[in-house]
Amino acid sequence: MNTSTSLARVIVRQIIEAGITDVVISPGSRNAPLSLAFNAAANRGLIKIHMRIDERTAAFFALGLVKSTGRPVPVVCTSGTAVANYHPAVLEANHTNAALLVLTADRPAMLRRTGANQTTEQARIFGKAVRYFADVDGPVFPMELPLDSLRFGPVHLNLQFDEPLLPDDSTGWLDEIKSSPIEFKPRKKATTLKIQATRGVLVIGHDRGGLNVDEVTKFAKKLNWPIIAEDPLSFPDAVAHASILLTSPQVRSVLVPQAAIVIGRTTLSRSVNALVGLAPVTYVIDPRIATVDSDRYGDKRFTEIPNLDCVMASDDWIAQWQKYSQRCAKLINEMDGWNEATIAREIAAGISDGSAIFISSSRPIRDLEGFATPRGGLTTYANRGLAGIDGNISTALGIASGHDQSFAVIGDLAFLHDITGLITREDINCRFIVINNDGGGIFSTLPQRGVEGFETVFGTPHGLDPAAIAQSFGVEATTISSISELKKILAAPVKGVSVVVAKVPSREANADNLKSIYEKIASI
Ligand SMILES: Cc1ncc(C[n+]2csc(CCOP(=O)(O)OP(=O)(O)O)c2C)c(N)n1
Ligand SMILES: [Mg+2]
Repeated sequence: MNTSTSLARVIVRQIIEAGITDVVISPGSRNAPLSLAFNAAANRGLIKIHMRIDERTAAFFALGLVKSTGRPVPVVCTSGTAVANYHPAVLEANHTNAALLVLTADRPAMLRRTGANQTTEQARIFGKAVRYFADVDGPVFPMELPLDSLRFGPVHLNLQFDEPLLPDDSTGWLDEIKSSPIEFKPRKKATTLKIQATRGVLVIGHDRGGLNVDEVTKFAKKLNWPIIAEDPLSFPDAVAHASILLTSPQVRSVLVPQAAIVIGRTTLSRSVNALVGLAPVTYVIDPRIATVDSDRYGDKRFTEIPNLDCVMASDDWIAQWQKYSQRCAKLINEMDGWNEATIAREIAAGISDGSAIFISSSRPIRDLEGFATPRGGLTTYANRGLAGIDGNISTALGIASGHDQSFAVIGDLAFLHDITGLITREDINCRFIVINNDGGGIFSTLPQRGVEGFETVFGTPHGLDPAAIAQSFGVEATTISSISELKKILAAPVKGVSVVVAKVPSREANADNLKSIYEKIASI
């Protein structure tokens, strides 16, 4: 057997034996040994191949699969610029400890710096963003270390393949492969957090630092403090509309906590961070303290959920939060009209139990944080590692691939940014709701609103019709402009990939609307 075929088969074999079920491949010649080995395995039902022609899309799709299946996912590409197209997803995976296994094909090292075609410095190209790297040549490679390192985040193997790149014997190597899924057992015993405070708040960042909803909920119930959740769709007991409520300095001054426990990172609202800033003591729980966020500040820091030794929260304190939250909820439930706030409120209420929902960065995730009535029954996802507006369609489709029915709420720029994600749709059921405000609406809510050149350098209107673009990919697409149409879309079962464009009033009008909501909150 030739050396390249041998190396590829050894790697594919170990991947399957580790219980990995999906691989995302992009076409190319240098990666032929891997692509053909994976294909032979797929023909025997040992792994599922997802082909994507765009490597940026491929890596984000794989990231979505990692998130929804909880298993590592390999991505395979050829040499050269293809490798660099993985970088955005690798960075996102780095900042969320996601198990992305990057397999890049390369030419033999002796061809580097010689002007050989499609040959560049691929070794350590992702720098500190991966937990393990190896520049591999020869016929075999043990995968124990790279597979184990996936528990902490992305891993990169640069695989040097010399010619011949095609196999010269049969697929007998696939006989008797046995899968035994990797089980990552915690290495440390849980520590204990001892707290005396009776007026504390539990603040839960959108991705919970990767901790699962059930364990966070268990912790929250034991603690019994008011919960401020960036993702109210996963925590039905959270304080309704906390991020809106806390925009009022007066409300914040009444609700100053004795202590705050922060799970994950809070990146969405200044109002929530302002409250955390008022707490004299902050405890932080986030596995990323052990990897990317080693300098994270906290009076005490935990990389896993600790055991609790706490006292009962004061009844007064809980009642105070409830009082403000109820007043705020009344105001939000009374909002009417067709705008980004009412759309978010209706989406949160209207998606049926059992669905998954991906939410894009920028306004969509903040509007759902603020205007959703807390509920359960959904599985929510977002790319909060670096909050990019790139790769969002692909991540959503990767997530949807692991669920029966999914929705994705996405801004128009995020949608256009990753439009090649629509090229391959497999048998995935995902309905995209594109909030089309013709540009970056978030910038009108920030201090740069109205500066000279605002529309050119921040607003960036495109004037395009996302529905027509989706249709040109063969995707079913409609445009809606009323709450009643939205309700129908949310109630209809999701079959295949479809796009619904919610055409909303101007970005300026939206910023004014938000301002008027905050003004009303100031006097509750
Ligand atoms: C890859 C990437 N480029 C640029 C940004 C900066 N950015 C943050 S929000 C935003 C505008 C997003 O517009 P859209 O998706 O339409 O959402 P909207 O603000 O209108 O809600 C931009 C460009 C980013 N987060 N990620
Ligand atoms: Mg927009």
